[in-house]
Amino acid sequence: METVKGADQTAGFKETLAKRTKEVEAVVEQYLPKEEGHQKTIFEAMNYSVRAGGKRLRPMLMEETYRLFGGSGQKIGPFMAAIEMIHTSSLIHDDLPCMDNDELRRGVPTVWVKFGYDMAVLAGDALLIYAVETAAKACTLTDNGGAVARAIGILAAKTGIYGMIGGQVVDVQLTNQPISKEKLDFIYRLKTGALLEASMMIGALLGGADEQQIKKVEEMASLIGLAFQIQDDILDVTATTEQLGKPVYSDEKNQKTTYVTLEGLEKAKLDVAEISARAIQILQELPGDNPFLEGLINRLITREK
Ligand code: GRG
Repeated sequence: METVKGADQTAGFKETLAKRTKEVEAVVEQYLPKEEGHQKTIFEAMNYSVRAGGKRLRPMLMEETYRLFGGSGQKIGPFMAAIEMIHTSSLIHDDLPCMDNDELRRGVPTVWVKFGYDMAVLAGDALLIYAVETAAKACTLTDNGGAVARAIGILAAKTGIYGMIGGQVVDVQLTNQPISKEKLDFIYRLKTGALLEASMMIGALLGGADEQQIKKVEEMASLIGLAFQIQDDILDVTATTEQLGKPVYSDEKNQKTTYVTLEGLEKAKLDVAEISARAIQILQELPGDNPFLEGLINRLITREK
């Protein structure tokens, strides 16, 4: 645990985080569609939701894992943009009246509130498939087309029915019902963990990691996803709407079983720390050195938004 604490307290971590966030945003921005033509409204809705902000955790984890394995060059850029588009598409759909029915996200009105229910459905669909179109642009930035094709496969699998969407299906079906710890873990690993796994696995793959290392990265990212979602549950009952940029007590409103309702707040906090420490242990066993990545994982425990 000491190394976990130390990494986040490295002088300048916050400054580096702010700088890297801006750099990631510049990469994502580069791939957003121009707002022109007869279908201009959909471009506006897509860009509105992506530009609304957010921590940019997934593209950042992707790039840092890429760096960990010595990756350099531009080929990671399209995938960084793609993962943020997919994540944002899921947020748009998650906020819809037929799902969580939320009106505030990333500190601004949700897409369905601003553009209407119909355009929000389409904006989510559009971002999802535009992400694939964007990721495919990496082909022109590398000689290794095989790695790009495999990365697109990972992106699709971790987003789809065996990944995020699969987790959301079980989450929606079990709303208002008691959930066992085992089922809740399943939901968290898929709904939240799968996209983090895709982020870090793609970073590792394009950075030059071998099969065994990619497997280890998947394991580490799964733990990070679990810790991240438990912290999300904690913040839902401990943070403010201003801090989160979205309504608090959303889980209670939607009568959802969470890690906090199942295990209690204190145990949830302890588990976030313990699971994050396990992730950092795996990171330390991997070759390469990236203290910023370690600090980022550690930040999951202390984040307030
Ligand atoms: C349209 C691809 C698609 C999917 C539909 C709605 C749905 C299926 C899935 C929802 C998945 C979901 C919202 C999981 C929760 C993950 C989570 C903790 C989101 C919050 O992530 P942060 O805190 O958000 O990184 P920011 O705003 O900082 O990016």
